[in-house]
This record gives sequence, C-alpha cells and structure tokens, in this order.
Amino acid sequence: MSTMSKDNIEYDQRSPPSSDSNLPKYLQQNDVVEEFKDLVFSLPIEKGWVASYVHQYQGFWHTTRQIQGVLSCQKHFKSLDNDILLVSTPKSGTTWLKAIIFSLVNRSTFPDTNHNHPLLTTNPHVLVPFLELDLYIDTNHVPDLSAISKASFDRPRLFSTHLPYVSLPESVKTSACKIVYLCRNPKDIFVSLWHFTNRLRPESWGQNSMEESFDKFCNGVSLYGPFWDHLLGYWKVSSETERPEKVLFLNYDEMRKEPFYHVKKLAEFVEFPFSVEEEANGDVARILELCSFDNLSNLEVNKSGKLWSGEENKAFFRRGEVGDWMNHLTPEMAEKLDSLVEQKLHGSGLKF
Ligand code: PAP
Repeated sequence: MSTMSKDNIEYDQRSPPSSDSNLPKYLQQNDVVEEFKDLVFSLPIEKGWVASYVHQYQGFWHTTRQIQGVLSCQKHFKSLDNDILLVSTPKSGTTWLKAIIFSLVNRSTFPDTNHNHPLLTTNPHVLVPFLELDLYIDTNHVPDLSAISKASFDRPRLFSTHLPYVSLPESVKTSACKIVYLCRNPKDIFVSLWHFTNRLRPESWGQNSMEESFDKFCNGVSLYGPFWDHLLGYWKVSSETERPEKVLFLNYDEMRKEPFYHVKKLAEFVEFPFSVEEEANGDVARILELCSFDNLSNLEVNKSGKLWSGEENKAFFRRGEVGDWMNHLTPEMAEKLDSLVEQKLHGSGLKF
C-alpha cells in the first residue's frame, strides 16, 4: 500500500494573475466561450455586487466567468467513490472547514501540527481547491486530476464547491462520494459577504452601500443565491428520509459552540473516526488549535500572498465571530432578514 508523505505532495504553486485587474478570476469580465454562448446569453441577468452582471442558472446567481466554470465542471468532473466534497454558500466558514477536514483526513501523515504541517505554510483553499472557481475556471483547459489522485494515494481526494445541489456534476450525486455541507446564520453570512465583496472592489469604484446589498441579498441576488434555496437543497438530501449517509449538514455557529463534538461527528461521517487513544492523546484538540481563527490568521502565509485565483489570503480571515451582524445591521434589517428566513425555511425543520 502506498502512503502519502510530506515530500511527494505537490500543492498548487501557480502564481496569481499579474494582469490588469486585481479581481479574482471568477469576477473578471471576459468573453463567453463559443461552446457556452447560447446558453449563457439566454439566461436572466441582474447587476452584480462586484462583477457587472450575474446570470441566473438552474435557479442560482453566478458571474459570467464563474458560470463557465460551473458548466465546465458539470461536463468534465468525474467523482470517485471515496472523494469528499465540501459545500457551502459563500462566507459560511468554508476556509475553517477546509482546514479541519484536511488535517483530519491526513492526520497520520502529518501528526505534528506544530512542525512541517502543510497548513502552516499553505492557505486552506490551496489544499482543498474549489471545482468551479479554481480547477475548472479556465474553460480552455480541463484539469488533469490524476496528480491529485496520485498525491492522495489511498486517501480521499478533497474538493470544495459553492454549487447548489441541483447544479452538482451528475457523478457527485450518483457516486458514493461524501458531501459535507456547512451553513451559517444568514445575518452573519450577509455581513461577511458585504465586507468581502467591498474588499474586492477596486478602490475607484467605492463601496457597495449596505442597504442596497441587503436588498439584493434578501431578493436572493447574491453569489450562489438565493441562500435559502441553497441551504434547503442540501438540508433535504441530508434528512433521515433521503440520504443522510451522503450529506452531512453542519452549522458554523454550532460548530463554534461545540467544536469537539462536531469534529468527531465529521470524522465519523467521512470514515476517519478518532480512536479512544487518539482522543485521550489530545489529537482532536490539536487539530482544533491548528485550525483556529487566531492560529491560521496569524500565520505568515495567510497574512500575505494571494491565491492563484487572485484573492488575497488575508481576505478570508476577517473576525471569525458568531453574531458580528449585531455590529452592522439595524434592528429593522435584522428583523426583516429573520422573518424572511423563517418564511423561506418554514416547514423544513431548519432554523437559525
Ligand atoms: P468563502 O466561502 O469565500 O471561501 P469563508 O471561509 O466561508 O469564505 O468566509 C470567511 C469567513 O470565515 C469569515 O467570516 P467573517 O467575515 O464573519 O469574519 C472568516 O473570518 C471566517 N473564518 C475564516 N477562517 C476561520 C477559522 N479558522 N475559524 C473560524 N472562522 C473562520
């Protein structure tokens, strides 16, 4: 049996774009490739938060560039039975979950979380790449994932996506691969997204007004929105009556409250359970410490540098708090979002 070692893993060393634009690739306006033109131009459009337009595809909103990544990954990505796919709506704590799942699945190869651990020198988004925003974003190039398979050996390949359930590549649904879905209180998602997108906007454009962005969010017009349909798609499949062995539905706020319980549950779901010895040895605590906001956000790699896709690494670490919405939303806004969420999730059993 082969084993993965620190020396034979090749992490993504592509350099970030040095182009005219500081925008991440998925937000850059570009021509639509011939293959996707008819479809893309037939879709409803709206004004975006950063990109000029967003297009509504299969009920959800995407930028022009991103939608081509979506179409390309739907067409080409072939899931393996032991893949693990992390899914979230943007700003639900994806970076944290990526760090946790990577350290959890690879803990026998990297038991020492203080030395030579990939997370100490590599941003979590590099270790667990996005399908449509990273691997498949260049439509003139279908990625060869055999390098990832090789580096993973007998370990599962780890991927992530913000795609709604309805838009997942067919093989993800039909294979035995596991899906871990992370949600978060929508009020915190909105605040996080508002900060993140303002940070992405070139200085000369100024900031998006919070009121205007809030209205768009409540109307479902945000990246991969409507957020409620995104949540409900995975919530439904994770339910006892559908495929609970396929989808584990996690909540950032609950994970922050009871991290040990949830990390152990996650480990069991992905079939890498902690043994009694490991627990007694403090292995769960070490992973949580390594992946904590304070630890990751203070690492040199996450304070400087950019992802290949163009975002600054530090943009993914803002405050990392539950309930920061209280510092930004008026009581009226909070009330409006609460009642919208209640109405949209009514009868589903899902609550915030
Ligand atoms: P993405 O969906 O665009 O990949 P995502 O990681 O979900 O990004 O969003 C970043 C949020 O996760 C930020 O929340 P905030 O704006 O409310 O602060 C970020 O601070 C938070 N975050 C990042 N890393 C961690 C971590 N290690 N622990 C807890 N929260 C984290």
